[in-house]
Amino acid sequence: MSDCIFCAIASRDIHGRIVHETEHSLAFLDVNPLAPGHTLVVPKDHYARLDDMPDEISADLFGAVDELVPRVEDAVDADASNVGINNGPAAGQEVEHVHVHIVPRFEDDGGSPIHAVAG
Ligand code: IU
Repeated sequence: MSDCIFCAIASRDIHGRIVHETEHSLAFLDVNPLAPGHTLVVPKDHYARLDDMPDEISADLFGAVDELVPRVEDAVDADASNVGINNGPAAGQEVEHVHVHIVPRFEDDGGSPIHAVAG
């Protein structure tokens, strides 16, 4: 999609701090991180919502998330992480291209279970 920022990162038309790539998915650092290491995992092709994605793309995306969660936590020495999706504007989705947030969490960081995903 021509005016989608995450499509532009995926196509390398604009710079993203890319940390991982698979056949159908890309992971990059969030520009406005809720915690050090806050990472977004997106399908390379444009899908606005979770249920728009074909099964093959979903499998690739969630496979990448599964692989990345421990790596992101290790990279910033986190104790845990919030992993979540704002699926639709009423749920807080601001960028209408599917993205999974991986937000590292630390003991006593003061956050609530949902604030980290809501952004
Ligand atoms: P949301 O789930 O749609 O609310 O999250 C969008 C996220 O995309 C949010 O954390 C932004 O900081 C992030 N982001 C980004 O990393 N790079 C961008 O160019 C833009 C938003 I626009």
